[in-house]
Amino acid sequence: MNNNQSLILLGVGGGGCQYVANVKRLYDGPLNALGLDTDQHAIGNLDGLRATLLGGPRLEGLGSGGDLVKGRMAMKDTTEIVQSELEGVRAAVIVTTLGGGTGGGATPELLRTLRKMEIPTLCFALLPFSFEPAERRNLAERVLPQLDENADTVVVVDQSDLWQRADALDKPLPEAREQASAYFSKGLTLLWRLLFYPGFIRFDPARLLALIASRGRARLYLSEATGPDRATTATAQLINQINQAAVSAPPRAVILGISGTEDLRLAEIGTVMDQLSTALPKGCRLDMGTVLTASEQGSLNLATLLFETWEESPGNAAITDPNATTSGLSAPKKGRTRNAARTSKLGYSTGRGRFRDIEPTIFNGEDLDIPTYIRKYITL
Ligand SMILES: Nc1nc2c(ncn2[C@@H]2O[C@H](COP(=O)(O)OP(=O)(O)OP(=O)(O)O)[C@@H](O)[C@H]2O)c(=O)[nH]1
Ligand SMILES: [Mg+2]
Repeated sequence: MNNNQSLILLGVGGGGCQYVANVKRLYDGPLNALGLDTDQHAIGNLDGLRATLLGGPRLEGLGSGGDLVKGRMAMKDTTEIVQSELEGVRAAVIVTTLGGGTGGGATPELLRTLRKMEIPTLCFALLPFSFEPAERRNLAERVLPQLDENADTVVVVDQSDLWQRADALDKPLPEAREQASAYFSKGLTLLWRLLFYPGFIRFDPARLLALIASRGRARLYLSEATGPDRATTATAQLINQINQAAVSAPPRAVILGISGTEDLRLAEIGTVMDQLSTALPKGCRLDMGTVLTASEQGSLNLATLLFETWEESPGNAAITDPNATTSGLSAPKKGRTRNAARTSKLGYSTGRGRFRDIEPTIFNGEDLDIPTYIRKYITL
C-alpha cells in the first residue's frame, strides 16, 4: 500500500464532486480521491476524478432530485462497492455540498459506514450560497446535526464566505469558480502536503489522526502574502479572520501549515509562530509543519485548522500509535480494531518524531541545532 493512498479525499453530490475534482487537478502530486454521486451525467463531467455512481438501479443515474431519503437509500444500496474502495484507508477527508439530496442524504450514511470501518473522518460541509433559495439552506441546516453525530470532525464552510475570501464574488463565473476552488484546494491539500511532502519541519501524522478523532467542530482559515514582510502580513490576515469569525467555542488546538518556496526563511517561520501563538487563547495547543513547493514563487501561504473540542490528556501525550510508521498513515495492522486505537492509542508521538526529517544545521562542522524560538513550540 502506497502511503499516499492511506488518506482518501471523498467528494459527495454534484458540488462536492466538483470541488474534489478541482482539488485533484490543482494538486501537484498523487492524491487518492473518489467522487460519489447519484447523477451519471454530472459524473461524466468530472475532469480527471474517479467516481462511483450511487443507487444505480434505484435512481437510474438521474440524481435524487433534492430528496434526502433517496440520497441516503442510494448510499445504502452502494455501501459494499464504496467499502471495497476504502480497503486499507487510514483516514478520510470528505467534501460535501449541502442543499441537495445526494450531498445531504448520502453523506451521513457514508460517515456511518466509515465509522463502522473505524476510519477517522474529517468532513468539510459546504453550505449553499446566500442567494440560493431558502429551502436549500434549510435543508442544509437540517443535515448538519447528522454530520456532527456521525463524523469525527466537521468543518462547516459557508460558500458565500469562501468565494468572498477568495476574492471571487465579482469575477465572471468560470474564473470565479476556478479561483474559489483554488483557494479551498490550498487549505484542503495542506494535510496531504504536510504529511507527504514536508519541507524542513514535518507534521506528526499520529497527531493529525488524534486531532481528527477528537469529535467536534473545526474551522479552516487561509492567508497568503508576498514581499519582504510577507510573514507578518500573512499572519495578521490569518489572525484577523480568526478574530472576526462568529464562533461557538474558542480553539483548543490548531494545526498550522506554512508553505513557501525555496526562499522560505527560518526567521519567517519564527515570526509566524510567535505572532500566532500570542494571538491564540491561553492553553490552546499549536502544532505546525512546513511545506516547500515549486510553484508560487515569492509567496508565503498559511493554512490553519482550528479544533474546538480537543482535550489534552496525559494519555494522549504519553502514548504513541503503534500503527504509525515513519509516514504514520500506513494501513492498520490486522487483528486489532481501530476503535481501540482511537480511544486509547491515538495519541501523538512524544519522541523526536517531528525532528526526524529536519536536516541538521551544520556550521564549521558543528550542529547548531534548532533555534529555540522554533523549538519552544515543539514537544520533545
Ligand atoms: N461551487 C459549486 N457549488 C455547487 C456546484 N453544484 C452545486 N453546488 C452547491 O451544492 C449545493 C447542492 O447541490 P448539488 O451538489 O448539485 O446537489 P446534490 O448533492 O448533487 O443532490 P441532488 O442533485 O439533489 O441529488 C447547491 O445548493 C450549491 O450550493 C458547483 O458546481 N460548484
Ligand atoms: Mg446532483
